[in-house]
Formats: sequence, C-alpha cells, structure tokens
Amino acid sequence: MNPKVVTIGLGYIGLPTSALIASHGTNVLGVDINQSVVDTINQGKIHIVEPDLEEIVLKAVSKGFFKASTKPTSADVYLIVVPTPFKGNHEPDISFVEAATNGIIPLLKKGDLYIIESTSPIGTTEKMQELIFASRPELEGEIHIAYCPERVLPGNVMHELVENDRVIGGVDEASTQKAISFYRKYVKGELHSTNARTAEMCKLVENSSRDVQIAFANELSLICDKADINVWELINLANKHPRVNILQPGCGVGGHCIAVDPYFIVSVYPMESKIIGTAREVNNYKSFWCAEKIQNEKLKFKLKHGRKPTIAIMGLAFKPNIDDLRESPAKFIAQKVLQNSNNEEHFIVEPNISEHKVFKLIDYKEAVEKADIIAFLVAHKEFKNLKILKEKVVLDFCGILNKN
Ligand code: SAJ
Repeated sequence: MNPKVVTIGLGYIGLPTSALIASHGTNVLGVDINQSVVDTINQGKIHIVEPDLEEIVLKAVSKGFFKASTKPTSADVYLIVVPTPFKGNHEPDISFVEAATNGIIPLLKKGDLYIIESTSPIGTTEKMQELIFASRPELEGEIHIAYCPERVLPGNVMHELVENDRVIGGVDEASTQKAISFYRKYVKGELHSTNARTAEMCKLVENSSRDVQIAFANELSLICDKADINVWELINLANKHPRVNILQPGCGVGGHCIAVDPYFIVSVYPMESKIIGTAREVNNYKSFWCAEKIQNEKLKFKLKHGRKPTIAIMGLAFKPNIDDLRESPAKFIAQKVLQNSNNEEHFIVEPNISEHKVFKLIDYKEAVEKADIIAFLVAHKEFKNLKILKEKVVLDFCGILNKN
C-alpha cells in the first residue's frame, strides 16, 4: 500500500483518527511501537474500548485502506498522535513527540504536511520545526507544519471526531491553510485558524478550565459536608440562576487529560497560574478526603457495633460507564483503603471490567448485599436504583443517589 497519510501513535485518539480518514477511501498507514497493537489492528480488531470503532476499523482494514506497522513509510501527510505524559516533577515530557518526529524526518519531501495532535506544551510545534530543519535545511519553506489538538470525549469519539469544531494553528499562514484543507475532508465541525502557539495553549486552557470548574464543585462538597448541607441539592438550586452553571463534585478528577494538562501550564508559568495550580491541588485533595472518610466510617462502625465492618468500593474507572482506569481517583482511593485495612473484608466492584491484576472484583449486587459500608465512587449506570437496606452506611461521593 502507498499511504497518503501516516499516523504515528495508535492509541485512544490515533486509532479512531486513522480509521476515520481511511473510511473516506484515503490510504492510511498507522504506526505504533507496540507489535501486538499492530497485529491486532491488521486483523481488523481493536485493543481499546470505544463504541463503533471496531466496525469502522474492520471495514477500513478489509478494504485495504488502513494498515498498521511498527515503521513509517513515505506519505504526503504525517499526523503525530503520541502521548505526552509528565515527569516526576510535573514537567511535560515531549520525548515521544520528538521520537515520532525523528522517525519521519528522513521521509519528508517537498509539499508534505506535518501535524501534531498530541497535547503539547507551548512552543512544541516550533521546537519540532527547528528539529526538522536542523537535519533537513533544504526543506525550509518547502513543507507545511501545524498544530491541531484533538478534543474528543472518550466514549463518544467517533461522533465528536466528525462533529466537533477544530482549532488549527500553523507555523505560518500557508501551513494553517494546508492543514485546514486536510481536515476539511473528514470534519463537519467548523475549522478555526490561528497560530501554532495559540492552538497549543487553547488545548491546555480547555482542559484547565474544566479542571478549575470541577475544583469549585469539589470545594463546595467539602464545605457542605462540614455545614451539613446536601451539596447536590445546593448545586441544583444554584444552577437555576440563569448565569450559574456549577459542575458536579466527585471523588477527584481523573483520566489522562484533565488531571494532566493543567500541569503543562503550571510547570512553566507557576507565578501566573495560581488558580489553575490550586484547582489541581483541590481535586487531588478530594481523593485523599474520600479515602479518609471511608477510614473514619470504619472506625465509627467498630465503636458502635463492636465488630469490624465489611466495605463495598463501588467503581474503579476514572468516570462513569467506561473501563478506563488511567489516573483514576477511584482506583487511588481503593488502593488507599486497602493499604489502611485492618483485615476488614473489602468488596471491590467495577462492572465495566471482568478481571483486574491487583483487585479481586465482585458483582455489584452481591457487594451491596454483603457490605456494611457502601462507598459509591463512580456513578456507573448499574449503580442507579439499587435497593439498599436502611441499616447500611452509605457514602455517596459521586451523587448517584442524590442526582435529580
Ligand atoms: N468530572 C467531575 N465532575 C464533572 C465532570 C467531570 O468530577 O462535573 C470528572 C470525571 O469523573 C473524570 C474527570 O472529571 O474523573 C474528567 O472527565 P471529563 O468527562 O470531564 O473529561 P475527559 O478527561 O474524559 O475528556 C476531556 C474533555 N475535555 C473537556 O471537556 C474540556 C475532552 O473534550 C478532551 O478531548 C479530553 O479531555 C482530552 O483528550 O484532552
């Protein structure tokens, strides 16, 4: 196959993006360092959980428009869709973007388009431009380089990839326009042009804004707990105001985006990003607080009943109705509770996963029946309308019993 597009990274974003482009009859070569991922995809199967994706991958692979490999080959468009984690000190780690770029530098030719979609600290696209021209100076002014962040919500990726607006920032106007005409073929949402630095910052700001708003809700939950006010009722009432829209508190903020991206701003601009940094602290603290609450309820139970309680931990995923445990506050809380255990019996529940390496999982109905203390960490649909006996101690950290 002669690919028109090469995507580097076949994860939660790279795979759906590759499949979408290939579904339009464009030859796509998807590249990943993991051989088993490559093999799975070449069999028309997928290694992640995402509604509707497998069907599209199978079709594109069997029609010959989509192929996976561990090595890139020459194409006209290169999309960098690799992870950008942070290091121990919360500084962004762009080594995967660098490695992916180094891998394609020898393949670049006049007229090519190079796009980064990975969440990246400000200035990354310009850095990669320098890297490319340092080893291929003859390409200066001859190729197009742009940044276009992904914005899709896990669980709704195939819809949002097509329908969401995109922000596209080139290192120069010609690059922006070239990237816009590329996305135009696959995206129905509006394409907004800007420069590379603004597009990079835009992605970080979108997720930081959500983090700050969730931190506000989590802060309210801490205040309300002390003030003996039902935070869910309070937020519902406050949101009746036409210009107030408070989000929902939970057991912390997880996932690989919102709990990570704000640090890309805070680590570089610590003096200027006080609210963003504090929001991260509040959301992290909320998980500690939940773990402490469970611990306190255990002690109270023992004092009252003269025996150890049994505890149900309801949910491990980072948000409702998914199987993704990355950066999950619920998983963190479960670990903490088990670490602090005084040989009490714990029932760990995650209806979206059948087996886990560390946690022995049990059925959610059985856990609710057997446990003295039931801690709801994630508002999975299975947990709604559960019959819970009055004598049980219920800790509802995600509002599953309270939502209107
Ligand atoms: N959460 C709350 N309260 C809320 C909403 C969410 O506690 O009211 C928690 C969730 O339980 C979860 C975390 O926040 O732990 C993040 O969940 P999410 O649904 O808000 O977002 P993600 O991480 O699944 O996806 C986000 C999205 N960004 C925004 O909504 C601004 C998505 O559009 C991005 O594409 C994605 O990050 C990404 O890849 O960056």
